[in-house]
Amino acid sequence: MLSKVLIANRGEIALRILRACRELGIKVVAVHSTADRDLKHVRLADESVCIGPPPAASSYLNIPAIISAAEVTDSVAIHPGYGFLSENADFAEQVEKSGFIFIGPRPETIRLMGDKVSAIATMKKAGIPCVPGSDGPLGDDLEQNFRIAKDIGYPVIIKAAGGGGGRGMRVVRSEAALHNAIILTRSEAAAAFGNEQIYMEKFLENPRHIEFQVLADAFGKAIYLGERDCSMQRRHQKIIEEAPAPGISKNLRHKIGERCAEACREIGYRSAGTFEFLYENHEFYFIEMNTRIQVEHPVTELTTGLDLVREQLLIAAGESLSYQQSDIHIQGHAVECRINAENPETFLPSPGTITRYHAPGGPGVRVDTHIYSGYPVPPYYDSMIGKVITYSDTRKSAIARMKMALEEMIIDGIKTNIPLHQSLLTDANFLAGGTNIHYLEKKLGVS
Ligand code: MV4
Repeated sequence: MLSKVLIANRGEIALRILRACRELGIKVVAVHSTADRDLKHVRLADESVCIGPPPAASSYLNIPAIISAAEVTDSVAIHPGYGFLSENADFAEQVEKSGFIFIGPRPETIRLMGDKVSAIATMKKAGIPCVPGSDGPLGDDLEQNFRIAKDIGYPVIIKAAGGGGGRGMRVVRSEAALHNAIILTRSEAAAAFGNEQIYMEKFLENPRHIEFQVLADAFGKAIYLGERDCSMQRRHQKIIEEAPAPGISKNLRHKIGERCAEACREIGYRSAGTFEFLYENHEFYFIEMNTRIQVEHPVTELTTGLDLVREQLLIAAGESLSYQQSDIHIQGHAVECRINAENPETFLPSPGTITRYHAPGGPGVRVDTHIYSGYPVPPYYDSMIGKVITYSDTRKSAIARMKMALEEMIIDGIKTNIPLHQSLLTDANFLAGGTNIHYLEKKLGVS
C-alpha cells in the first residue's frame, strides 16, 4: 500500500481524500495556501506544508511548490482532487518524472482527453455514440465548412478543442452566421486555451446531461458504475445531481455503460473517469471525458456501495480491481445538493465566518463538508462549501430525506443557496424527474 499521500487540493474534497487514506492506513500530507491554515483537513493531516499566498495561481496551481512539498515530506503519491491541477497533463507528467505516483490516469490519457477533438475521435473509434459533427478540426475553407454544417443540419455549435465545461462555444442557427462564428470562436480559443483548433457539432436544443462513471486498473480491467443525471445547473455550475438518471432503463444503462468500460480497456484508461453525454430523444451522445474524481461522485458511491476514492488509491498502489462487472448492482436512489456560500437570489459569493453550524443527520443522510462553527469561508476560491447527499430505496424518498436534511441544517453568518434547493425540492417538474439542462435558468428567468 502507499505509505504517504500528498493531497494537492483544499476544502471538502481534501477532507474526503484524507478520510479514504486514513482508512487504508496511509499517512497524509496537506498542502495549503496562507488563507487555508485553518482548513479541517490541514488540522487532521499528519503533516502540512504552506505552498504560497491565497491566489490559486501562486499556491494550488503552483506545480514546483507542490512537487517540492512532496519531496521534503517523503510522500510517495499525489492526489489532485478535482479542479486546480487535476486535469493538467503537464502536472501529472512532472509528478511522475519526479518519481511520485499520480493518483489518476496516465498523463498521455489526460492530454488525449483534454483535447476534445482527439477525445471524440478516440471515443468514436471505440464505439461510443457521439454527436453528429465535423469528425475532426475545422479548416479555413469557408465553402467546405458550409458543406459540413449543411450536412449536419442547422443549428450547429462551434466548440474549441481546448475548451470544455462550457467554455469556448458558439451556437450557429443559419449559414449567414457561420463564418463570423468560426472566426470569433477560433480567436477566442487561441487566446483562452493557446489552441485555435475548433470543431463543429449538431446543436442539441434540449438535452439532459447524463454521465457514466467508470473505474479501471493498470492491468486493462475496467467496469462501469452506472450513470448520474447532472442536468440541474446554472451557468455550467451543477447544483443538484442524482443517480440513477430518471427514466433510463437497465438495458440502455448496460448498453452504454458496457461501451464506456470497453473504451477504457481499448485506451488503457487507469483510475476513476467519467464519460459525459448529452441525452435527447432516448439517445446518448458523447461530448467529453473527465479524467478526475468528480464533485458528484458520492451519488454513485451510495447507489453502488463502493468507495471511489479508496478504489483510486488501491489502483494507484498497483492493485488490480477487486470487483467484476457482475459484482456491481445499482440499488436505490441518491440525490446530492451542492451547498454554496452565495446569495440565493443574486448568486454572488458570500464569504465570511460561519458563526454557527449544525449538520443534518439520520438514515440515508451523508454530509461531505469541511466547514465548522467559526470557520472563515475565504473569498479566494470556489463558493462550494459542502454537499448533502441523501439515499433511499426510491427517488421520492431520497428527495423527502433531502428536504428534511436541509431543513435541519443550520449555517449562520454567511448566505447559502439552501433556500434555492428548498424551492427546487418542491418544484413539480423536478419531482417528476428528467428536466433538461435549461430548466433551472428558465425557472429563474435568465434565459
Ligand atoms: C452541447 C450542447 C448542445 N449541443 N453540444 C456545455 C458544456 C460542455 N460540456 C458542453 N456543453 C454543451 N454542449 C451540443 N452538440 C449544449 C451544451 C450545454 C450544456 C451541456 C451540459 C450541461 C449544461 C449545459 C448548458 C448549456 C449548454
